[in-house]
Amino acid sequence: MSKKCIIIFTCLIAFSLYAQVPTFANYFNITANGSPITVPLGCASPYIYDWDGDGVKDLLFGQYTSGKVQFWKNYGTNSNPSFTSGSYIQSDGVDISVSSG
Ligand SMILES: [Ca+2]
Repeated sequence: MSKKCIIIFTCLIAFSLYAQVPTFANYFNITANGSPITVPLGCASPYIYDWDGDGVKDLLFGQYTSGKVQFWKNYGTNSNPSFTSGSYIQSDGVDISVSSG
Protein backbone atom coordinates (compact mmCIF):
# COMPACT_ATOMS: atom_id res chain seq x y z
CA MET A 1 0.00 0.00 0.00
CA SER A 2 1.45 3.34 -0.99
CA LYS A 3 2.04 6.15 1.46
CA LYS A 4 -0.64 8.22 -0.31
CA CYS A 5 -3.21 5.44 0.08
CA ILE A 6 -2.37 5.05 3.78
CA ILE A 7 -2.91 8.79 4.34
CA ILE A 8 -6.25 8.73 2.48
CA PHE A 9 -7.34 5.59 4.32
CA THR A 10 -6.38 7.15 7.68
CA CYS A 11 -8.30 10.33 6.82
CA LEU A 12 -11.40 8.32 5.87
CA ILE A 13 -11.30 6.39 9.14
CA ALA A 14 -10.77 9.58 11.14
CA PHE A 15 -13.63 11.27 9.29
CA SER A 16 -15.97 8.34 9.87
CA LEU A 17 -15.13 8.30 13.58
CA TYR A 18 -15.75 12.01 14.07
CA ALA A 19 -18.54 12.59 11.58
CA GLN A 20 -21.78 13.18 13.36
CA VAL A 21 -25.04 11.90 12.07
CA PRO A 22 -27.68 14.59 12.38
CA THR A 23 -30.68 13.82 14.52
CA PHE A 24 -34.07 15.40 14.09
CA ALA A 25 -37.00 15.84 16.40
CA ASN A 26 -40.41 14.71 15.30
CA TYR A 27 -42.03 16.87 12.67
CA PHE A 28 -44.82 19.19 13.77
CA ASN A 29 -46.92 21.98 12.28
CA ILE A 30 -46.29 25.54 13.34
CA THR A 31 -49.68 26.89 14.28
CA ALA A 32 -51.40 30.23 14.76
CA ASN A 33 -54.68 30.38 16.64
CA GLY A 34 -54.81 26.58 16.61
CA SER A 35 -54.45 26.15 12.83
CA PRO A 36 -51.31 25.30 10.87
CA ILE A 37 -49.58 28.25 9.26
CA THR A 38 -49.70 27.73 5.51
CA VAL A 39 -47.69 29.15 2.67
CA PRO A 40 -49.71 30.61 -0.22
CA LEU A 41 -47.63 29.10 -3.03
CA GLY A 42 -44.22 27.68 -3.63
CA CYS A 43 -41.17 27.19 -1.49
CA ALA A 44 -41.48 28.77 1.92
CA SER A 45 -37.80 28.94 2.90
CA PRO A 46 -38.66 29.58 6.56
CA TYR A 47 -36.24 31.58 8.63
CA ILE A 48 -36.27 31.96 12.41
CA TYR A 49 -34.86 35.32 13.46
CA ASP A 50 -35.58 38.05 15.97
CA TRP A 51 -36.82 40.46 13.34
CA ASP A 52 -38.16 43.16 15.66
CA GLY A 53 -35.34 43.06 18.20
CA ASP A 54 -37.39 42.13 21.28
CA GLY A 55 -35.17 39.15 22.11
CA VAL A 56 -37.71 36.55 20.93
CA LYS A 57 -37.20 34.80 17.62
CA ASP A 58 -39.91 35.35 15.03
CA LEU A 59 -40.86 33.47 11.88
CA LEU A 60 -40.23 34.73 8.38
CA PHE A 61 -40.88 32.94 5.15
CA GLY A 62 -41.25 33.76 1.51
CA GLN A 63 -43.30 32.54 -1.36
CA TYR A 64 -41.94 31.59 -4.71
CA THR A 65 -44.43 33.11 -7.12
CA SER A 66 -44.60 36.70 -5.91
CA GLY A 67 -41.41 36.83 -3.86
CA LYS A 68 -43.22 38.44 -0.93
CA VAL A 69 -41.92 37.84 2.58
CA GLN A 70 -44.24 37.19 5.51
CA PHE A 71 -43.41 38.15 9.08
CA TRP A 72 -45.00 36.29 11.99
CA LYS A 73 -44.28 37.92 15.33
CA ASN A 74 -43.66 35.45 18.11
CA TYR A 75 -45.76 36.48 21.14
CA GLY A 76 -44.47 33.52 23.14
CA THR A 77 -40.93 32.60 24.00
CA ASN A 78 -38.08 31.02 22.06
CA SER A 79 -38.85 27.63 23.64
CA ASN A 80 -42.65 27.98 23.47
CA PRO A 81 -43.48 30.19 20.48
CA SER A 82 -46.94 31.62 19.92
CA PHE A 83 -48.14 33.17 16.67
CA THR A 84 -51.44 34.87 15.90
CA SER A 85 -51.24 36.41 12.44
CA GLY A 86 -48.72 37.23 9.80
CA SER A 87 -48.17 40.24 7.61
CA TYR A 88 -46.13 40.99 4.55
CA ILE A 89 -42.98 42.98 5.16
CA GLN A 90 -43.28 46.39 3.58
CA SER A 91 -41.07 49.27 2.60
CA ASP A 92 -42.68 52.71 2.19
CA GLY A 93 -46.12 51.07 2.39
CA VAL A 94 -45.46 48.57 -0.37
CA ASP A 95 -44.94 44.84 0.09
CA ILE A 96 -41.32 44.01 -0.58
CA SER A 97 -40.64 41.39 -3.21
CA VAL A 98 -37.55 39.32 -3.77
CA SER A 99 -37.06 38.05 -7.29
CA SER A 100 -36.16 34.43 -7.81
CA GLY A 101 -32.91 33.24 -9.20
CA1 LIG B 1 -38.97 39.20 17.98
